[in-house]
Amino acid sequence: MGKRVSLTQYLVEQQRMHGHIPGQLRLLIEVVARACKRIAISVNKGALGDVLGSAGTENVQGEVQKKLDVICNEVLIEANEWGGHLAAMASEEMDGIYLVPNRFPQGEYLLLFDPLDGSSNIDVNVSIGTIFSVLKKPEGHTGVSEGDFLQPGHQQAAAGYCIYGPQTTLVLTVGDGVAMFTLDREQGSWVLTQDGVKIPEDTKEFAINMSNMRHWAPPVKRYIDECLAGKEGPRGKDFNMRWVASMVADVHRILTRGGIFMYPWDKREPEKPGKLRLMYEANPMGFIVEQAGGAATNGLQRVLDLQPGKLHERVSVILGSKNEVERVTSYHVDAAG
Ligand code: P6P
Repeated sequence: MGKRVSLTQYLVEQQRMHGHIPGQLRLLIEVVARACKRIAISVNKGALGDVLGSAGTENVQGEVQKKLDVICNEVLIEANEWGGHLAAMASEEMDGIYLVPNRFPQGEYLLLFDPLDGSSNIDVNVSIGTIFSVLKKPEGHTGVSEGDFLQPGHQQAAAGYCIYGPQTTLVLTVGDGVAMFTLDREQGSWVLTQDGVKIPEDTKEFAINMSNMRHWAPPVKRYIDECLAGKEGPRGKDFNMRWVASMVADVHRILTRGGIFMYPWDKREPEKPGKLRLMYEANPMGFIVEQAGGAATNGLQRVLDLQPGKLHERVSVILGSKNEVERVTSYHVDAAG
């Protein structure tokens, strides 16, 4: 392996070459990365660390919180609140926004996160992850409100996730491509292991929860039926299927070898546009996927163009290999007439 490049060196060189990373943003990313190392320690303890099982509470989504959900949320809040780079934070695990306490300096960024995505996999030792999104606080007024967070995803200053799997890997974009850093546990440092990540434009692998098939809208059913028809069908090739039920793991596979991930609207809860959350799941993952040459839509529109109305807004998500996402989106557009 050639000369090791650390996360800090990568960020400094990105700033020197492209000017994408002002000092406060660099500090923010390094603090989040350090928090993810701390989370990895808790996640990796498992049954040895009294971190498994339910916390006995519910989050704003009405979902039972796992102990690790609460722990990881606290780690991210405590790591980020004092540094002077943030004005406020928002999390899947908190109803409202979290204002940086007055005893700390206020910064110009807003941080949103799903502290531990894929919670259903915690107790069965399957990969889970932390997803984060960074926005700039709108200028021109003092204080911070929930409305300041409601920006379309194309305004993100940075986005990333950390996957806690066989390796602990941090994936990051600041709008100039996607880089991957693997945690060197012996030194406790993030090491650049891939830069300029590219998603193949075509794929033979789809990711969707097939048990929901009877509830899907026709365009989704049409697309999956064509994949299942294989060589003899209209696609003329066989497809493979994967579903980890951990968005971070499915997206990481797609960044690594291509594929399409779908969590579409379905008629189980027709009033909801989808299961996944726009601000701290679909937007950061959509930014990363687009920066790697992929695409992300809600079936009809680019995810990053959606104007959020609420902090915990849900959205239908179709993302991954560009040509497949465009095909599924065209089926939705045709069906919409
Ligand atoms: P289902 C995890 O709970 C999550 O939010 C995503 O990470 C994942 O893709 C999806 O839900 C899995 O949902 O309905 O298949 O359990």
